[in-house]
Amino acid sequence: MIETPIWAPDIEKASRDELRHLQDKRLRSLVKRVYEHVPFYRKKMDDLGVEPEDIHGVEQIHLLPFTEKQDLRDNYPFGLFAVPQEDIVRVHASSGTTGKPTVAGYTAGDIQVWADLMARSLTCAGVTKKSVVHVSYGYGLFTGGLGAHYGVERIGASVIPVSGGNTERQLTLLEDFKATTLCCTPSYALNIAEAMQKQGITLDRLHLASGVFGAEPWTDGMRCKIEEMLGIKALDVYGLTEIMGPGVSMECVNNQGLHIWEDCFYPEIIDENGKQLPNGQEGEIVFTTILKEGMPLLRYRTHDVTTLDDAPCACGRTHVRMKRVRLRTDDMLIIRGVNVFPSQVEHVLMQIKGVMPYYQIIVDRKQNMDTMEVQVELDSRLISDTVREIEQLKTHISHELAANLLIRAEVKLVQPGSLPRTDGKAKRVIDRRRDEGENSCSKR
Ligand code: DLL
Repeated sequence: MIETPIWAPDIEKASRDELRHLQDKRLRSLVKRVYEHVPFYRKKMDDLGVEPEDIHGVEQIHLLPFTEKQDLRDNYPFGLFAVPQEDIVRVHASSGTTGKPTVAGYTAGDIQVWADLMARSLTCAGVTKKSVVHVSYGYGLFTGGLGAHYGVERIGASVIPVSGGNTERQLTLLEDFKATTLCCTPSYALNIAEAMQKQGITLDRLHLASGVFGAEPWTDGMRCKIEEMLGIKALDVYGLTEIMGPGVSMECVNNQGLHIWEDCFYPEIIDENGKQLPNGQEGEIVFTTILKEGMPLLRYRTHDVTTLDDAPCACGRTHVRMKRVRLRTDDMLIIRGVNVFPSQVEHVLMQIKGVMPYYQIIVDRKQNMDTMEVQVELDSRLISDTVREIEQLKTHISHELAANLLIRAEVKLVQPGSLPRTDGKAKRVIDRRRDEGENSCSKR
């Protein structure tokens, strides 16, 4: 008989009305708390002429102010905490290219809720008490490692806290400890798979059944490659430090989007002017952390682009689904006036036979003209192809990129294994125009 785990209570299958009722109640309480305890929010609300009593529930959420990443920077490090420092039991941070990191503080209650939500998320990937979960997300200020770790412990499964790096050792541990689930970034999953092939480790030597991958955008093409190379079901987990860390939303086995744990995070989709958009329309996703204590945020602008879908899911969970995050508004490159997202390049490359899922986009400016070069690794099986065949492949990729991106890109086929590998988030873009103060792909 399957036990009903306590981290997956009825709330995951609650009716939409029940959920709405809970969200209304939690939002009212949150607004009151931040108004009373966070001077930043009191001022913002006063400036807008909004009082906590004006907010009866999520119906009125549009009256509340947005929170921007810049607001966190302006209040660095602890200015947005809603509880005294003595109630904060942990701090995480995400690094960015622009100076100081973005900081988040958690109470003991927040850590418990996070563990529950990660347990819910891992359960979506089939993790049970009997599982062995190998965590290769980085441990430290980054939320990936400890976020996954506490979720595994919450389920009562065995956690192998490996963190990133030393891929050969990862392989030894994966094999010897018989891990059943792997947690890491999709790019690192690919690196592990590649190292496995290089060392001649066949799939039957591993016990992996699933992977919980996130922290960066990845396409379905990349998913197929990972699933094939590791012989697993690969699922997407989403989150961000400011809101909690991994486990804000999680894909179920139906691959129809990621369930947002709506009893804790209220999502909205907005257009570029901040206007709410109905479900089904694409825009920026914004979260209000209706249950958080340490550093709750009102209407946090993520810059991640997606759509919401509240149609029933075959898994029975009623929580709204977000499509996989394809792009971030601030990842957009403007090349010769054309908007290009790295994920579009990945999408094109993943359709082409003969190249590997390792690529990098180099943007430069030569003689006052933007240039874009796409470097992609050749499949090692084609290494003996003739120069003519390789040239044909290059031309084919150029055509496909031009047809899909509406911009011409120089294609460079590079040796297998020659592009940099990562044990965390991949760096897909090198924008050499930056020195000239040009618009560029901004890393968080
Ligand atoms: O990346 C938290 C995390 C750790 C999520 C492990 C999943 C797994 P940050 O470093 O603050 O936190 O970066 C958050 O990463 O706004 C998205 O742009 C991107 N991101 C996170 N998960 C996904 C995903 C962690 N599944 C930023 N798909 C977010 C696409 C993702 N992008």
